[in-house]
Amino acid sequence: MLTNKPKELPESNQYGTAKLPPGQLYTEKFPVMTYGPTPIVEKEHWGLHIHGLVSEEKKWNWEEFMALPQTTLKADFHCVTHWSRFDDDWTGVLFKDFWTEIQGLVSPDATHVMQHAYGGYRTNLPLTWMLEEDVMFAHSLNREPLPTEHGGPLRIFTPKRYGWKGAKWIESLEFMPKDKPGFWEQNGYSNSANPWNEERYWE
Ligand SMILES: Nc1nc2c(c(=O)[nH]1)N[C@H]1C(S)=C(S)[C@@H](COP(=O)(O)O)O[C@H]1N2
Ligand SMILES: [Mo]
Repeated sequence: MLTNKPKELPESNQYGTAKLPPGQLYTEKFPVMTYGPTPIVEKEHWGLHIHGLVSEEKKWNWEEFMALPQTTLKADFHCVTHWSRFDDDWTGVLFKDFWTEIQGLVSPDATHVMQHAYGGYRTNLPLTWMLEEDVMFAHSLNREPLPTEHGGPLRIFTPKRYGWKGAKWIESLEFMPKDKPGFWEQNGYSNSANPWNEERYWE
């Protein structure tokens, strides 16, 4: 059910911007927004790798990835289809902490990152936006393993962008010398996806 913001919610979020961005409605549900079939990836067969402008195409298995520094973040989720969900606890590895691990392998010429998902979905962001303090590889939602339909075992979550900027079932990150549109970006959605400016469509 979509409603206007309940009265008990604060006016602003932890970033000082509106708790409910313009044009959004509040929901306690968590709708599933997937284009195409849901890939099932067992943790034993799961791996994340880096490619593109890297000196080594390094790969992490589940155990190795879970040994990276873990963070829990309280965050809101905004979908371009006008629903927002508030105050979930997301747990996983911040991209900026992953970057500490890989920085030495990535060429200084890399300016953009393509997230590639199992199943073929892709979305692009500038490296500097990936490095924002809250961009995360998430494996748990409210202390429970992330449900498969929401991207388990691991997804990317970008709280300050509309939902499509985070790939569910993340499989690899490609470091690129210039920008390149991902799946929804190619299909008319905004390249920047800032919910507070209602950057919904590619102008
Ligand atoms: N792999 C993959 N990731 C994806 C998508 C998708 O179709 N496939 N949809 C995106 C869109 S449009 C949104 S709004 C969010 C939705 O996440 P949810 O299904 O957990 O609500 O995932 C994003 N990541
Ligand atoms: Mo979406």
